[in-house]
Amino acid sequence: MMNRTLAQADPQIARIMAGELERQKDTLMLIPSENYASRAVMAAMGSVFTNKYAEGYPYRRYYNGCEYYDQLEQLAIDRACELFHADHTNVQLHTGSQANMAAYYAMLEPGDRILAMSVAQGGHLTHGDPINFSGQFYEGHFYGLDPETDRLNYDMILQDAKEVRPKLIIAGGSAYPRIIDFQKFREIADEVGAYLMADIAHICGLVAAEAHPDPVPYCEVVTSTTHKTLRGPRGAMILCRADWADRIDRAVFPGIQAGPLMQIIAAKALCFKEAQEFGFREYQRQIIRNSQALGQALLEEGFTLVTGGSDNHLLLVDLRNKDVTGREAADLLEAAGMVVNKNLIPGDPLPSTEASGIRPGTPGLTSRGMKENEMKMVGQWMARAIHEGREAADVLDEIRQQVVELCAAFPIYEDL
Ligand code: DSN
Repeated sequence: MMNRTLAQADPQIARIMAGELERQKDTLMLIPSENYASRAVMAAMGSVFTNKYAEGYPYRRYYNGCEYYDQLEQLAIDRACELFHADHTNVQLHTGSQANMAAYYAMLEPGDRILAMSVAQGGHLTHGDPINFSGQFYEGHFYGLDPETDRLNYDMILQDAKEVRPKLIIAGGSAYPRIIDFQKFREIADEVGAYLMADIAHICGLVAAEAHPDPVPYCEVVTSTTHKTLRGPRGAMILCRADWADRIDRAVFPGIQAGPLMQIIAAKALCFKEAQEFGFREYQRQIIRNSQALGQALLEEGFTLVTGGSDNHLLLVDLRNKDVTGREAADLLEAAGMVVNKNLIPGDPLPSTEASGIRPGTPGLTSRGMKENEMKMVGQWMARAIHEGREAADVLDEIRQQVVELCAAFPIYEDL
């Protein structure tokens, strides 16, 4: 039983996995929070580091036999601190949601007020939304976007902060296509005596490559996932100032987690190294150029972009002039081999299950080596699928075939 391959041990799972590999090979990954991890990152995730408990922190464990786990976790911490110029990093967080939970646990008391971007305007559920633990254990208050520009308006956020008097202000979201000015957020937090946390899950790779302003100098705490633009394993981390290190570490373990996933920490250590290697900075800059090229192609096809474009890895497309909902558009695009997600747009009249927008992004396509020319083609295919696909299934099949050919020209993994 111990030495079989996956195919020998469980042909059913092996078949399902083979199907998923084919899907990933033959479709365009346009969801901005997704990416393809390197072969080496995937190897680290499926390694012997899965076999042991290592509760505690390097050189302070509750289990014996942690010699190599200590070396590994310390390496991950040191690399993250170097990459992000942070005083301290906790690399044990399993998910972005748990990173935020641990940060609140370290910074807040139950019932304290949080001020964050609302989900309806591009924020995240874990930033105080009433249907999430964060809005039930703490008091969630929200800033929105300037209705004139659909951008963050720091004067308006300051007004909100003066009214709410939050203990914590959160900068960052999951559907905001523009630069976030963390220095302005710091000034607002200081003016009302609040802590500042940035959630950079989406833009983490851009920040690592200095293609987006760095929040670390301005925040008490920065949370992030590691699998989006950063292109590491599915997981998360918390960066913080030295004076927060003990509180953050205690909040993670024993506060909200027990045994860390050491095989994922191995892959995090590796992705922090990959992010310092030749080509990574250029990769992140190409993500942005591709996002802007895709946006331009969609504008030329008559689509409306929230804020008119993008400074980062994602676009928010307002479909209200296209007589199609976000859900319908995402389904048409998937039938044509382009996988996007539906998304609320600012002031959306539809519920989130239907939504008036889609949120295409370019980290995945850029990992395949695609550039501006391919983005132009993809934008044209997206337009054709949405404009003609409802009436003509053969159009979707035709585009699907073109997508497969493009994917073959830009393979994800050699010999997989
Ligand atoms: N799933 C992430 C995203 O797509 O933005 C947020 O949790």
